[in-house]
Amino acid sequence: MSATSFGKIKALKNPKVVEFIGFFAEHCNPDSIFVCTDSEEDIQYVRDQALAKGEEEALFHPKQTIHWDGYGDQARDKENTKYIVYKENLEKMTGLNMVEYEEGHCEIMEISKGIMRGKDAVVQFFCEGPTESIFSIPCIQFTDSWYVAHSEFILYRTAYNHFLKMKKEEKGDFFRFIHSAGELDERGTSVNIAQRRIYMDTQNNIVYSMNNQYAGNSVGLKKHSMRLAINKAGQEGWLCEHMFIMAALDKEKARKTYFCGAYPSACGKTSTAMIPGEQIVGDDIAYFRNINGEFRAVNVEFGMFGIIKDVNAKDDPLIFENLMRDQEIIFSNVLRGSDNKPYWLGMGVDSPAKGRNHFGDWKKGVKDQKGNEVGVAHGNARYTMRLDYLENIDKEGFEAKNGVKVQGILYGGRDSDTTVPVEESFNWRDGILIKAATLESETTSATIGAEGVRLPSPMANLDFLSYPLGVYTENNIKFGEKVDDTPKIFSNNYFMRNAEGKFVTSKLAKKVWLHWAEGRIYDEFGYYLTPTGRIPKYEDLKELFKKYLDEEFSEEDYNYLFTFRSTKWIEKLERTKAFYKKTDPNTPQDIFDYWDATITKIKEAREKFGDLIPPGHYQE
Ligand code: SPV
Ligand code: MN
Repeated sequence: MSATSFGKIKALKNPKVVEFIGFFAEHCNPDSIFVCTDSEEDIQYVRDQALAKGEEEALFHPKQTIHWDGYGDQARDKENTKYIVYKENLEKMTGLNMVEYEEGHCEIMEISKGIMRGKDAVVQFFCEGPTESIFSIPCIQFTDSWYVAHSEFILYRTAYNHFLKMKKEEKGDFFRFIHSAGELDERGTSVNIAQRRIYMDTQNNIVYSMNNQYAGNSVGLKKHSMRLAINKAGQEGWLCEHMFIMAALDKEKARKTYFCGAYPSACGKTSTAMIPGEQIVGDDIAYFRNINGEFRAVNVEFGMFGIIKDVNAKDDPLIFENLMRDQEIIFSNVLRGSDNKPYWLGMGVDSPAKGRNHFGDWKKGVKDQKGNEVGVAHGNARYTMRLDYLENIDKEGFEAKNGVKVQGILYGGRDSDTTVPVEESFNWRDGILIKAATLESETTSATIGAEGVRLPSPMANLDFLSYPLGVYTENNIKFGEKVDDTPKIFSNNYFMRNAEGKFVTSKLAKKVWLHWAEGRIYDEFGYYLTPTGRIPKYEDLKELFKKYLDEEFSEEDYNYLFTFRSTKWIEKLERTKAFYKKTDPNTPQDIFDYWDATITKIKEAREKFGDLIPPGHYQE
């Protein structure tokens, strides 16, 4: 470590920082360690090194770069992502992927010993949430990947100054992330994928991530930090959710209403956060706190690590335009054509027949070792970009140290035959148990495995839970009930299909569902009851379709979309019950009782009104 880098560490007067860096400097044994402050000079050094070391390459637009992860390192490795848990805590971690602490710690220490030999490492300081705020969680990243370090500078708020200002009693309280890409091949991708491990220790707030590069596996501040935060939030009485934050705007009424939303992947999360004419605060992770009785949320991040597939001029104009500009963007796992420009699936332009992508040298029709044809880019290829490039960013909310006041929560699943496009919950608890806990996504031909299978995805947060599902569900209920002005909860489903298997409305209909929810927050529209909540009336939707989309919405489509499907709903609740029973048998009985009572209510409705209950026919 140079005297300059050492000076930066010393200035923090924080023994725990010294201990963390010192320990891994010795254990992982890099050739050198560069310590970053928040200065533009240090950030530029990281950008330059990512290029100099070949982890990124400059594109046609010189501020844009491209990075490739290994062919077998294109998504989160769920199997090898585990909690390492002290013997006495093992029982408390029902349903989680875990290994006993001694065993897991020994294994990861073995794997990481000397792993950075011959490489230069970098140390960075960040903050989850705004710095110097009630939401702040300071973090340190130690990595030998300059692509990871560069990504984090785009995605998170720098916090060396925050660390400098930490009070003595706060100095031990931060998250630590140690990462190594491990040995690299001549293409610069991780070789030892069989030794890829992501071991999380919520007892000491440290995550070890070895032999990988894909950001969901490597970037400490993203999903590793999220798991530590979910645990910390559970202990401290707040929430960390896998949600976007956005503002719905009613310009006529000069109203700005904040919504958060959880959608399993491929269920419309980013497109809802990016609905044209509204504003975005964040697209992936939110912290919720009760501040003086108010339900307040911050976007944990500063940038977005977005799926690039299907981003094109028509469907995603704001993001697409930004990806075409000469500004700092890292493209990962897309194709670089001979024109040195990036190409991806669903881009809406003709792509070249050859180039370099996540497979290596690629040409159209080439097959991988398993005999599968390799596409232009990977389906999970991404772009890494600052959020404040977007012209629809809500600057005010994005920068607010105390976050924004949330008035509505959306839980959006994906099914072709059960859930109506939008429905309001009776109350918060009902919303958590009937809308959030029952979230499912239906597999499509684009996903692996059989089509039409419903994958349970409570709160769209299951992959990141770091304590059992039952307690987490209860904590969600408690949190909302304790605030004074509890947000309304709504469900969404954009994927209902008609008898011919076609979607009934256009992609933009989500704007109408959102504005109906917005209006309900101010008690503006009437509703019909169903056994599971409140649905819109036809005349209100007809007007909203006209106003926002200039589209005619037929009564026939309305009746089809908003019919309550009794048996389908009973089946959905039975699947939820079974999933909770299996994942966390200790889930409190009153939660199961609530589902049973709802099932009974639906069965009675079915008796009285029939299996398919058209809107307006149901009465309590
Ligand atoms: C997700 O999968 O929810 C993501 C991408 O946001 S990853 O970083 O891989 O988690
Ligand atoms: Mn996510």
